[in-house]
Amino acid sequence: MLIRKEELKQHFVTKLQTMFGKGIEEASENNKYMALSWILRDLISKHWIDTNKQYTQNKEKQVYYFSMEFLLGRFLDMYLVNGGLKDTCRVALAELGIDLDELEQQESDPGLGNGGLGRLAACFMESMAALGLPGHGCGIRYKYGLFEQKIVDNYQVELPDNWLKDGYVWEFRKADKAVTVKFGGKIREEVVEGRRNFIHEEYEAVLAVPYDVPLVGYDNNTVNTLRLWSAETIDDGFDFASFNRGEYLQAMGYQNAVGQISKILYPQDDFYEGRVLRLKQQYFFVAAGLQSIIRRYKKTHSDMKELPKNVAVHINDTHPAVAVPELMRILMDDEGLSWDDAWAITRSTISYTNHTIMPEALETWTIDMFKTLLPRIYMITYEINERFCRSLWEKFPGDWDKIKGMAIISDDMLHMARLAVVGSYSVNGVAQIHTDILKEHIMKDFHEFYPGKFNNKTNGITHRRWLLKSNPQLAQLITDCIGSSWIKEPDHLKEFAKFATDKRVQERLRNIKQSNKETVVNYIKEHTGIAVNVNSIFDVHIKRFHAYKRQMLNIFHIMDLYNRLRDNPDLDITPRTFIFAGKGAPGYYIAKQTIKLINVLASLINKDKLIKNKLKVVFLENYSVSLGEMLFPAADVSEQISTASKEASGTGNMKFMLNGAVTIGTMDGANVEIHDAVGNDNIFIFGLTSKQVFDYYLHGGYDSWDLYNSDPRLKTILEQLVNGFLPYQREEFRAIYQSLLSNNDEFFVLQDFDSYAKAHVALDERYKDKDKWIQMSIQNISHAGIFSSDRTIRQYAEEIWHIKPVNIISR
Ligand code: F58
Repeated sequence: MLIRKEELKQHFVTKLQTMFGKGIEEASENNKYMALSWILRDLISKHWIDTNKQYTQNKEKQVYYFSMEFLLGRFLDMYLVNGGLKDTCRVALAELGIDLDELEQQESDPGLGNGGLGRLAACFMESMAALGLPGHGCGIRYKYGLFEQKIVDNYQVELPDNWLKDGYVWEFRKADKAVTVKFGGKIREEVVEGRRNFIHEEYEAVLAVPYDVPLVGYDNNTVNTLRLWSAETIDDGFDFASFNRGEYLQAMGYQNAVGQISKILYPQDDFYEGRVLRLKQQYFFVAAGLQSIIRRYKKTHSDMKELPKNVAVHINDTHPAVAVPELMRILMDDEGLSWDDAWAITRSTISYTNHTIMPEALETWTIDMFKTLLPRIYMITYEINERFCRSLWEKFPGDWDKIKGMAIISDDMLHMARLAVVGSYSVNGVAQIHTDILKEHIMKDFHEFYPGKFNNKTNGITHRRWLLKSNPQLAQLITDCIGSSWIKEPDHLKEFAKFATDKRVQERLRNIKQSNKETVVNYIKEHTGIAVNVNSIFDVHIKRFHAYKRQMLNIFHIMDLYNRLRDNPDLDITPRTFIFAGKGAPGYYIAKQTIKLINVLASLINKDKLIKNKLKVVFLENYSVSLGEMLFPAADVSEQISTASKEASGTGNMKFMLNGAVTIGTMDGANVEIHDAVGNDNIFIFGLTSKQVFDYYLHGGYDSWDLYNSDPRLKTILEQLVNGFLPYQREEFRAIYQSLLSNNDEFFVLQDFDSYAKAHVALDERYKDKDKWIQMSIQNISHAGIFSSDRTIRQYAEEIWHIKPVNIISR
């Protein structure tokens, strides 16, 4: 994007005047943020129009990424970086006496996702635009994002995240592109000239209004679209006819019910609850998204059979799986195609990514609920299931158990993962080990039935946000060493390894880490009052709270370290600061107790003079993309300690390594591939393997009481949870104690404790060798290129979607 410095300054002053009637001196920070953003909006719009024009004229194949979550993060800085305007803008504003960094803080950070899955979708959007691929997002414009977390009396309290309260400058409301989505009602069948027609009657109509957010590619003129749908009432919702008949409450009721649909993001962990509103949200954005895709398609094409050649629809987990029957409905009921044609088109258009193997996270809906809310979609799903079961019967005659285990509808439930597999042409896992587990365990029967359909696409992160934007000093160091080609070709980061033993580079890297740590020290002081030693090891554990992610294992290690330090305050360890951040689902008791335990421990440890400041524990509230952007660059150690087999991939692990932190982790998810990439010497691996975990689950043989009785460290720690050692009510942490002992420690915290503690000892030893450590750090950065989402997206584009980059010409 092009704008000269003087022009920018002039525009800025004019915008402040026209938008707020103010000069620079009177304008608030927010006024200035808005003025700058509007200038950028104007610049982006031009490229956006050109991109769309070119896509349409050339009839390029488009991919649409359907996701219930997009955890976007702030955009101003990202747009400036990708648009090549950052330096011009920084200088122009400085000349007007304005600090760009401060303006960036004005932007709200849209938390439209729970965690990794939503953030992955956002990284994918960035990479698609950067690679010049015609790829767009489709999701929900939640009025409230993931709750804001406050810690009150050590405990997590949830507050609404009203991210739209000051408006959102990056969205474009497109009222003229609104579509109608129908819920409930009845289906009447009618036969006309031998063809059965299905007429939907007495339904509730909801207006889906799109808000488009531009996705700006890096240095390439491409601007793709993230379309977020908002639910509104038809006719402005106020039905005066009803009002006149005295049905005021009914009219208002409709308005309220519609408003609910896009009101709030469900805060969930990997546990799934079949709530009707969630199903409504799913169908709402899927139906709206597909309608708008078909409408656009018909502007340039007349043959529906050509749809898969021109459009790919990707579903991010099973949340948008109703896309399968909905596309069938559109093709048959609206477009008049036969079942067989519609089915062939649907199954060549839709592809699906699985993100979890946790059985409790796999979505199922009761037939009753599904049928009542989506009567026609139910009929179609029923027929898909009938036909699928028939084909199973042909292959496995009489094997009822197998058929029941694969049927889309069984035990009065609809199994969405099965629907997604049957209705798509590609199913992928998100790391090699995860894909293998899908093929060999969780979806074994499907893999055998559909050979070739399952494939792996290891996750990635956009290195432009997670390094270029968030760690500019490190980005500059890399560029000084190897040139700037890594920004477009992250594989080139490998060349940075040549500098692993270069003293000057080592020194610069050390200083950069130090300065990033200082930023965090100040933040911690300001937000928690805790004074942290910048020379301590920053050991960081940031992610959603879940038992399988084992924040508890980290806590146990901290408690053990604390016990040892109290026994021997002269213990020879490098001082450590353990930093946690993350949210627990509001209804997830153990997760919230774990957060509380960390805070209680922090209050005990941080003020204990005896341990000579060798240990600090910090919990930072309200984890978000922005907080992550500050923490990843400051970390020395990355905690990736899930029970092997449970973490499908993890992507925080990649953000840490890219910023030079060293991983301590299990052989789980993408850790396995990180281990392959950096080699055994540059990572600390410990714990059970996924095979050992499966063996325990299948054959038993694990008794957590044995470990309690045989390892005195564990006995002490477990008792400390319930014997009044912690400065809180004595029984407060009984549930944790019980989950580990009475419930036999489902996630093998006690089993992995010893090898985890040993890995930490090895890590501490290595850290003492400053040269060795910085070399490890450089090796991690240099081998992070394959974990760029550019690599992931290229694989999706070539191997699943069959789309190619488009060179956008724009002035
Ligand atoms: C995550 N899933 C996986 N789910 O846990 C993680 O290993 C993986 O790296 C990531 O997906 C991307 O593939 C995840 O974040 C959710 O947030 C769900 C949202 C919907 C409700 C249940 C949790």
